[in-house]
Amino acid sequence: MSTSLSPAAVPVVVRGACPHDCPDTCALLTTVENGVAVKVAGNPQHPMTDGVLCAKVSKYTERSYHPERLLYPMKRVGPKGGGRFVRVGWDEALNAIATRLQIIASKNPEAILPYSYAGTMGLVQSDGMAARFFHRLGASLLDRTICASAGAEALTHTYGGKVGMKVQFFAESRLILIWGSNSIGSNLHFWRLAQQAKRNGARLVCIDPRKTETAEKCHEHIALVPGTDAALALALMHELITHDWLDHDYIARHTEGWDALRARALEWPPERAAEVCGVPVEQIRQLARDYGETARRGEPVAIRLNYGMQRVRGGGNAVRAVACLPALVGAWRHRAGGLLLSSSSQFPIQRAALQRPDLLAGRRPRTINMSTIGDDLLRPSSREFGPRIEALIVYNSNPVAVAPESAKVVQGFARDDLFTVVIEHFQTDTADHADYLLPATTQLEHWDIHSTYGHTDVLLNRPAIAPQGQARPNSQIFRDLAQRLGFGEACFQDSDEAMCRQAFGREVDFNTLLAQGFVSLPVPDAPFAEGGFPTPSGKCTFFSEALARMGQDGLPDHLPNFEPGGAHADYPLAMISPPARNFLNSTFVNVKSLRDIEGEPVLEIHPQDAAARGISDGSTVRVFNERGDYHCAVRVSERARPGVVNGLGIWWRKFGLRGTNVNQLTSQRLTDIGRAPTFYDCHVQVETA
Ligand SMILES: Nc1nc2c(c(=O)[nH]1)N[C@H]1C(S)=C(S)[C@@H](COP(=O)(O)OP(=O)(O)OC[C@H]3O[C@@H](n4cnc5c(=O)[nH]c(N)nc54)[C@H](O)[C@@H]3O)O[C@H]1N2
Ligand SMILES: Nc1nc2c(c(=O)[nH]1)N[C@H]1C(S)=C(S)[C@@H](COP(=O)(O)OP(=O)(O)OC[C@H]3O[C@@H](n4cnc5c(=O)[nH]c(N)nc54)[C@H](O)[C@@H]3O)O[C@H]1N2
Ligand code: SF4
Ligand SMILES: [Mo]
Repeated sequence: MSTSLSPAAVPVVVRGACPHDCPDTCALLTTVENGVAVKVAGNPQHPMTDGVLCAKVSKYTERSYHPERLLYPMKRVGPKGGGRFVRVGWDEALNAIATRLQIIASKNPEAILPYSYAGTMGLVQSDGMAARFFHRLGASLLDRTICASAGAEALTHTYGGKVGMKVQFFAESRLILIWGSNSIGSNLHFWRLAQQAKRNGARLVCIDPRKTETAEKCHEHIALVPGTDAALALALMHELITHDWLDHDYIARHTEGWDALRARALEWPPERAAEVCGVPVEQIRQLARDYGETARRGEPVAIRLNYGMQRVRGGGNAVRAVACLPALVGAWRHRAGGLLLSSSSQFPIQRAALQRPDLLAGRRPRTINMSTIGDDLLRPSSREFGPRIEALIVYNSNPVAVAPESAKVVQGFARDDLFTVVIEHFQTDTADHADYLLPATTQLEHWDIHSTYGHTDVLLNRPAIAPQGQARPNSQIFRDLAQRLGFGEACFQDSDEAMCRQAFGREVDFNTLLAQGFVSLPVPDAPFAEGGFPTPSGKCTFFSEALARMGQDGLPDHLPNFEPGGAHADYPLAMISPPARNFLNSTFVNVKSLRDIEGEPVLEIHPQDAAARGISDGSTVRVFNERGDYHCAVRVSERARPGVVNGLGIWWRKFGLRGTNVNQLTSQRLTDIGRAPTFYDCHVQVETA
């Protein structure tokens, strides 16, 4: 192994980490010959990766050496949003950006907004140097809600943090509920563990409105109506109670709020849930029996919950309801029992050292929710809102494609008086709207360090090749801007490698990371076998005092969707828009080999719903609601359940039939808990175009 960037005659293999927003966070081995990365493979020594990568990242050299990679800074020419740029030097670009930011900041720095998400999950290239820069500037803060905050906050109100089972032990479970997740597409390495369990006799149940590739391969598929998971979970509790499949000792010692939850669950007989969820009552009864009796026999029952089920109005409540189940049957007693949604809080990240909130120096800037960027860009200054947003610095995100209600987002980005900087690998839909477009390095070209939300290992990423063209790491771009703005604090001089060391301080042995590329955290095998949840009481909180204090229901309940389909005369279909397997959010859409597999933007519709509308397979349809319309190809397929259509995402708008994608239809309404978007709570109508 070597970290040398100088072209070597003999191939070298460099250890790295997959940067993408995926729970697997694989360990990478990049083979470099004469300074060129020729192969990116999974590290066989890293147990979770086990030498295997998904199709997307196996093609990483195709993405990194893509002929359309941004290689030079560029400046807009022509109208805003037109996507026409000319090459400029780094100094010219950085000086112009610094000057403009300084002018705005001298009036009110809160008129400047960073906009970023998880293009890379690396702690240094995401919100390391960038956070220091924006804190020092006093810019508006960004509430990073676009993916997971409903579930994350719900989990925190129940377990005290984003904590759960150790993923590797799913291989030993006897019953696995895959709940709101298409594991084969989006959590491949978990699926390998589930397969191992299946070979050892485990039963797999998939709970998902869509008949995904994962649902097809499970023993049972419960195709519920979107946004009804809490009803299902409460009915399961009802059955556990009425059949006494409960672990009374675990409940008494390690939970709080049982009497209240018990009363709530008894309001949900399976018949009521079956009606709400649109599934046969016997399926609910059978699932409760499987879960309750398997646990009763002392065998491990496990739930792999994922974020797909919390993108609806009641997403937070739904996560809370499901998260209560393992404690009821004492599933946590076993290392292969319990639940995993996210392991993020298990990482001892030294955020203050990395992000330096002390640079705010007592200022308390307002917070803007990234999920309502459409509305917020269009808002004038006001007492409640604060100053109109005058400058936007976008990195690690493609909001024009991924944020809800695109028509508003595009209108906001098209404002002539908005100053927009986009730091990117490619000319995305968002990049088209930049005033300055700056080229960023990819994971093969920079240092970083990674936590993850799907396992409990820390990974180090070393650069394998030199930056392509004039690309610079995000961290360097913010260092360069800090220098131009005269930020003299020593932390703006820290190198990326130094920041990798700061990220975990002494909590993780950096020498081991340097030597093997990953370190496993010392998490107990069965972390909550004896309670010990990271809540104030150490118990699993069925009734949340914190939620009650916020004026919310302290107990989980079913909250119907804002837009449940069936209820609306003009828009009778519910639409969900889960990811396409060969893209990662909107990343990889421009990698031709992967786009060729996906073909074109598609809407899946059930044969009955298609027949009722005279829609034939393969034709072009107009999908529409009060927010807009979207044209795409239609696939008449039983992957869709009756009454629900699946608009697979997230295509770049410019690859769509009329320059739009599925987010033309989604709304900016937020979830019950966590202020998150409700992408899968969206009613539409469909007709032949
Ligand atoms: N290949 C690929 N992998 C990815 C991504 C990607 O875009 N492509 N995205 C990454 C990101 S950002 C994330 S957050 C994770 C997401 O990880 P997951 O949450 O596991 O995401 P999905 O695989 O999209 O699974 C969501 C599933 O939820 C289903 N679903 C929709 N609405 C409901 C509902 O109301 N109830 C239930 N029970 N199910 C529902 C959808 O049909 C879909 O099959 O995946 C990551 N991995
Ligand atoms: N309709 C609908 N909309 C959705 C979803 C859905 O299921 N349905 N899913 C939602 C979810 S779960 C999420 S997480 C969001 C995802 O939203 P985003 O986090 O915006 O994800 P991507 O679309 O992958 O865009 C990431 C961008 O970052 C860039 N990038 C990668 N690495 C770097 C780097 O090192 N430096 C810089 N400067 N740029 C980099 C990539 O080129 C890419 O264009 O989308 C959400 N939107
Ligand atoms: S996207 Fe996920 S499965 Fe694919 S290489 Fe990265 S971490 Fe592994
Ligand atoms: Mo996400």
